[in-house]
Amino acid sequence: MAESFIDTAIRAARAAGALLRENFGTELSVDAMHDHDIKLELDVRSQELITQILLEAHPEHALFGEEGVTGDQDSAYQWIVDPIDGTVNYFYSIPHFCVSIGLQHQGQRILGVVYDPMLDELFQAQRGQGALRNGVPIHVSRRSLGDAVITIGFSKDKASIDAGLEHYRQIAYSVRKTRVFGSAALALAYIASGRLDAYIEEQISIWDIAAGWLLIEEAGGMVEVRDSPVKPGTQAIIASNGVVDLAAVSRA
Ligand code: LIP
Repeated sequence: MAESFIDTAIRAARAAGALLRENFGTELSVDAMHDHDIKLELDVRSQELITQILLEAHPEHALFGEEGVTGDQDSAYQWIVDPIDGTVNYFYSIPHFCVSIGLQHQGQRILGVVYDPMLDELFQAQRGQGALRNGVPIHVSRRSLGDAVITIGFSKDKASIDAGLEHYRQIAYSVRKTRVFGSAALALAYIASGRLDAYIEEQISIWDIAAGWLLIEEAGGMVEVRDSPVKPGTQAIIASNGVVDLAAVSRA
């Protein structure tokens, strides 16, 4: 009997997480160093490992990741993979990064797994079956704006940084605290588990958010994704516990 999609995704996330843990803090090979971003050779190795596990178990599937596209692109099933979300954190030995694996069927999100190998926290969701952290059900918080801890992403270009700064200026006085963590996928997982209450970023890629998007939906929160106003071909995201209305505040 074929392995279930969720079991394959968890196996792949844990295997890639072990690779990242083993190499954490070591000398890393840099593929590209940008003003506000870094690409590592380990990003590629992690995605190769994830791809091998997913497509060996499900050879008829497609895979779309930060490091490339593999498999049958006509398949109804498409894996969306970020092999290291929080690559800059990883390079600076900041232990806040994860592996993010989502699965779509005919364009609908049906599965999401986000794995933090440093805390050994595995967040998972399947459509209609709720969200879990290490096997225990999770739910978004019920905090309102004034009690909220929110996170803002600034991405990697001047336009996205300017947009993030404007959001910070508009929001910071209205919430308990504003944080910048550097991993979109963990920000979404933290909202799903009630640690954070909202997240906004004006330039993000689908591989950063595909898995965490479903986590929040299955944990009772809300996610709005639209085309990025600052960089064509990327997305803008507002995610929340469904109580905090960041869009209203940042329109103020
Ligand atoms: C990162 C995102 C983060 C964003 C960074 C970068 P990566 O993903 O998780 O939210 O602000 O610019 O895109 O590149 O580490 O996979």
